Formats: sequence, structure tokens, C-alpha cells
Amino acid sequence: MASDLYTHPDYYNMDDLLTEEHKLIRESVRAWVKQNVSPIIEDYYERAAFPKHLIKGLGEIGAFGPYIPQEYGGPGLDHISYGLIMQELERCDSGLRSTSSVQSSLVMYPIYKYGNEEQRKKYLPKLASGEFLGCFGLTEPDHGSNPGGMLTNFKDAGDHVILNGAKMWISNAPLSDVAVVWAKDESGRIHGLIVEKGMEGFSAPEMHGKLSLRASITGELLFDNVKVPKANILPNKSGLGAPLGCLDSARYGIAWGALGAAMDCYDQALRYSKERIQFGEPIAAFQLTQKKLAEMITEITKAQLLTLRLGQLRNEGKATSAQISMAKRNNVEIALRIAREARQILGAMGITNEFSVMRHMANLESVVTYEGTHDIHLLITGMDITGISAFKREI
Ligand code: TGC
Ligand code: FAD
Repeated sequence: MASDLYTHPDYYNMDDLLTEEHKLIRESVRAWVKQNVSPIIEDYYERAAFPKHLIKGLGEIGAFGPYIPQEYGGPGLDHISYGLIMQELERCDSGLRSTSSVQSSLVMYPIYKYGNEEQRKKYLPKLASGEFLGCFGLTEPDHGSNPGGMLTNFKDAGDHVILNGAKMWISNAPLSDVAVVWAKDESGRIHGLIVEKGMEGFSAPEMHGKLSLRASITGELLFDNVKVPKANILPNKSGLGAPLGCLDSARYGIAWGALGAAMDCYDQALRYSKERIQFGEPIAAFQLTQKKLAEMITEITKAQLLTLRLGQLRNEGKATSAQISMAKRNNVEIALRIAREARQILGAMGITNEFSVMRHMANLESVVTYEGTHDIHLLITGMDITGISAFKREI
């Protein structure tokens, strides 16, 4: 990869709306990424490997559970800081952000929100520091967009339960020390269980062949009569709303993260267009190039405004699930479009690993699908404004 020259676009002086602390957090994460990740990411991506040696460093920069209070080992930051961290990580690679958002929003968040004090004290400090890595098992082979239909289940057996079933497409599964797993009890109600690596009957094989998000490891979670102590069941919330509440937090982070990928693509395309000479002129001089760049910065600026406002609402505890869906959907969509346009501006160079644009584009094809697909988020908006759910149709 060529040297990392990234500076973020700020067409509407959005930085004026951030605090000094926000800017300091962003700059320190950016510096860490430039020093530790940018030089190696292409290599790991091509080898389809996750740079495990970065896990401790992610903990040190506060990328695991940014808003988890200090008493549980987290940095106790606000939601805008969380967003800025996700933006800087995904500016480099969506897989890097995935690791951080799964650990923060899908593992630490449910333990913090739905767990008891003992569970919080036992797991959160280790997850915050990166001593433990976690994953989140909701999706199943036959239940992706419709997690409420899940088959994974557990039965009461005294001081423990017996867990059976299978999860698929689980980020970080093969590397994880703990998995927050969603399963139905005997009455069909969904609960979260903390399943630990090494429990008998539990395995997490890696899935291969991904052409997207290659620097992130994805796997299955298989449960064959796993004895899970009742003490590992999250007691404070059950029902489908429990995992969906975690998704709100993760989708919020993705809205910031995808914008980071978009800004990186724009930054590279703008710089290249001023340097690349064709027909005796920089290609930035051609109207068609300017149209592409002008449309990119317009979409980025709109998304920056949307995202920061969402961060303010989240800080005030007022952001609705539907507002988060709109931002996730919009920002991933514009990021994908910007990555495609940036690749065109780079010409043949755009398909090489000299630039991160093609990698972003391939990564975003996962991001547009996970955490609720593009169309599912559209339907969430539709349901919110009409009051009618289009998910379930009588056949
Ligand atoms: P529905 O009947 O609408 O809702 C069931 C209950 O849940 C409540 N609820 C929510 N609660 C909190 N947050 C939300 N976002 C919520 N959305 C709904 C709802 O109020 C209801 O509560 P109650 O008390 O009345 O029971 O459920 P539905 O079955 O119709 O499904 C709705 C739908 C389709 C929107 C939902 O299932 C959905 O979002 N599907 C998408 C699945 C998804 O996003 N999976 C993500 C898996 S994790 C992942 O992808 C990680 S990638 C990580 C990475 O690497 O970064
Ligand atoms: P499906 O649900 O089968 O959808 C296929 C198509 O049908 C989509 O276009 C969808 O929009 C459309 N569709 C479905 N229902 C409707 C409807 N009612 N109306 C209109 N269109 C509809 N899951 C986890 O639990 N944990 C993880 O850590 C995790 N990590 C992931 C990492 C990667 C790299 C990927 C690719 C996925 C990951 N997932 C994870 C799974 C992800 O959340 C699902 O892939 C996603 O929710 C979609 O489910 P599906 O792939 O089964 O698609």
C-alpha cells in the first residue's frame, strides 16, 4: 500500500460542532491506525487473515466498549466519541471496525445492559482491555433477516441448561473467548446466553471463501448438548427486542464507520485526480471528473450532518431504532456509490492494492447486508412512517 496520506473532508466545518476531546480522540485513533494498521492491512486482506496482534492495541485506544463506564473497565466516553472511533477504524478497513463494533455493541453492550453485576464484573474489564475477544450469535443458516424464527434452543436441567443449535456468519467466532448467543427457552422466548470457549459440545469452525471483509474472520457456532450454567443467562431482558436493542448500537456505529470508508475513497480520488495527467491536463480539470467529485462531497456532507445529529440524539437517549436504520442504510449506500465512482476516477490503478478503494468497495458489500440488509432498513423506515409492517405477509 502507498503511504497513508488521509485527511478527512470537512466541507461544512463540522469540526466546529465537536468538542476538543472528540477531536483528540479522533486524532489519536487516526495516528494509531496510520502507524499500526495501514502498513499491513492489504497483506492481511489478501491472505484473508485477521491481524490478531492488534487486539490489545484496540483495547488500549478505547475501541472496545467506548461508552462502557470506567468501573467496568471501559473508557466511559459519549456516543459521538464512539462514532468517531468507528469512523477512523473503518476509514482503514471495515473488518477492523467490525471487530471493534462486535466487541463493543454486540458483546459488551448486552452484558452491560442485560447482565447482572457478577456478569459485568467478570467479563467487561477483560473485553475492554482486549484480554478476551467476543462474538455475537444471532443469525442461523435458515434465519437471517428473520431472526425471530431461530431454532437454537435450550432446555432446563437444574443448575444449568442444555443448548442445541447452530449459528452462521458470525464475525470473530473462531477467535472468540466468549460468545453472546441468542436461543429460545422451552416456551419459545428468546434469551441471551454467555457461552465460553472450551465448553463441551461447543465449536466455532471458520467459514472460508469470502471475497469481502477478508481481514475479518467469520465462522459458525455449533452447539451439541452444551451444558451452560444458568449463571451465564443474561437476566435483565428477553424476547427478540433484546438482540435487536444491541443491533441499534452496532448499526449506529456502522453509520459512522461507513462514512469513514466513503471519506477515504473521496480523499484518494481527489488527490489522484489532481496528480494524474491525461490529454495534457490533470483529470480533475475535466467536467465529468468534477461532477463525480462534487457529488461525492455533497453526499458525504449530508451524511456527516445526519450522523452527527444522530450522535447528539443518542447522547440524549432520544435516537429511535428507525432513525438509526435510516442512517445505517443511507451511509452504507452512499459509501458504496462513492467507492465505485472513486474506483473509476483511479482508472486501472483503482483495481490494485496500491489504493484502498477496491477493498472498501468489496468490504461494503458485506456491510450493506449485515446488521440488517439495505431493503430491511428501508422497510423499517416504511413501517415507522406508516405504522404498517411489510415484513410479514399472509400467504
Ligand atoms: P418485530 O415484531 O418488529 O419486533 C419484535 C420485538 O422487538 C422490538 N424491536 C426492537 N427493539 C429494540 N431495537 C430494535 N431495533 C427493535 N426492532 C424491533 C419490537 O418492538 C418487538 O418488541 P415486543 O416487546 O413487542 O416483542 O420483529 P419482526 O420479527 O417483525 O422483525 C423485525 C425486523 C425484520 C426489523 C428485525 O428482525 C430485523 O432487524 N432483522 C434484521 C436482522 C439483523 O439485522 N441481523 C443482524 C445480525 S448481527 C450482525 O449482522 C452482525 S455483523 C457484525 C459486524 O461484523 O460488524
Ligand atoms: P436473507 O435474510 O436470506 O435475505 C436475502 C435477501 O432477501 C436480501 O436481499 C433481503 O433484503 C431480502 N429479504 C429478506 N426478507 C425480506 C422481506 N421481508 N422483504 C423484502 N426483502 C426481504 N450475523 C450475526 O448474528 N452475527 C455476526 O457477527 C454476523 N457477522 C456477519 C459477517 C458477515 C461478513 C456477513 C456477510 C454477515 C454477518 N452476519 C452476522 C449475518 C447477517 O446479519 C445476515 O447475513 C443478514 O442479516 C441477512 O441475512 P441473510 O444473509 O440470511 O439474508
